[in-house]
Amino acid sequence: MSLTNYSKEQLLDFYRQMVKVREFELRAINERRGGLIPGFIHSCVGQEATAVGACSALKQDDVITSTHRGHGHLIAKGGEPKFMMAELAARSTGYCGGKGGSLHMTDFDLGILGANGIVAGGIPMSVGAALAFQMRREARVALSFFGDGAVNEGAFHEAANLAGLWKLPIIFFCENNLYGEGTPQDKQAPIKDVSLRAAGYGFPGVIVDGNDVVAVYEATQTAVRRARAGEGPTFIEGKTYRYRGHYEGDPMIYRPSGEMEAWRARDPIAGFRQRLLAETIAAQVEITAVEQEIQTLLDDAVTFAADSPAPTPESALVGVYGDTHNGQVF
Ligand SMILES: Cc1ncc(C[n+]2csc(CCOP(=O)(O)OP(=O)(O)O)c2C)c(N)n1
Ligand SMILES: [Mg+2]
Repeated sequence: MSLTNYSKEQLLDFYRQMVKVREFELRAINERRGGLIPGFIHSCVGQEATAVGACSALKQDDVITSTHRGHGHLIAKGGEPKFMMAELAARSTGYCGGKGGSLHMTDFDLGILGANGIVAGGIPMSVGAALAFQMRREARVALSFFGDGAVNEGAFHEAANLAGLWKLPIIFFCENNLYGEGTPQDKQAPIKDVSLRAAGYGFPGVIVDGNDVVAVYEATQTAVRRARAGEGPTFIEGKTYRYRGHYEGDPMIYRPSGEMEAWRARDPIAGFRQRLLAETIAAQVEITAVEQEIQTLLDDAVTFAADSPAPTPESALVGVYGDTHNGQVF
């Protein structure tokens, strides 16, 4: 995808966001090993371009729903690494007061309606948000991230049907990383290009190189324009790959040999950095400055998390349904 239509500032921002996502994940993995972070982590290392490309095409008051592999989506929509790190570390300063962990991080002010431990669980939620926007005649859109495994869930089909019927302002964004846990795609679905399913619900399905941040951005921009114009949903299938296990600790015995190496050769960050340099859009010193800026941000995030207190026992009753917490209604 050509970079000529973009300002240097925007291209460096794509790079910054992708590095932030990857380095956040690597820090979190490291801090889990070191004992700061209890519980599971499903990292999105390798999938940075889908999160960043898609969220960069949204406005702050547009909303997203995320998944169990959601850290990248949150960061790309503006989530603060320090509140995320504190949540992972089960500290009271985290996004859910330290009681939700990786699978429940939410920031309504940023349009982040939540990560979700239920596969396909976020899809009907975003369709509901899109219905609200349509009923209120607001020019806002909802974007739901989900995996290739989620398109085999009833929740996806029911939500897609209504969204197509009512021409709701929603983008179904599938990060097709070829696996649902350890099950390869050809053992879980009879089709390879899952975006074909959009045709059954009367809206377009497009395939995009999920490792090309600019291609993802452009596909999402087109879908956003369509949604804001009242023309209804789009299904975007970003073909991508996760480098780590399904969860940290997964032995990954299901990968055929050579597959990882082939995808690593198309790394979304290294490839983009190479283009910025080769097309003389940015100098090495500017790239290094961005990387250092992110390291400092993450140093601060880890310190913030480590220095924060655990939630108090009394806080177990705060932030539950019908109550408020940090000004957010749950
Ligand atoms: C309804 C439901 N079924 C099963 C699970 C267990 N589970 C968690 S992640 C996952 C795989 C999801 O695969 P995919 O949608 O492709 O996302 P990916 O992990 O590849 O990002 C499964 C089966 C769950 N959390 N929720
Ligand atoms: Mg998958």
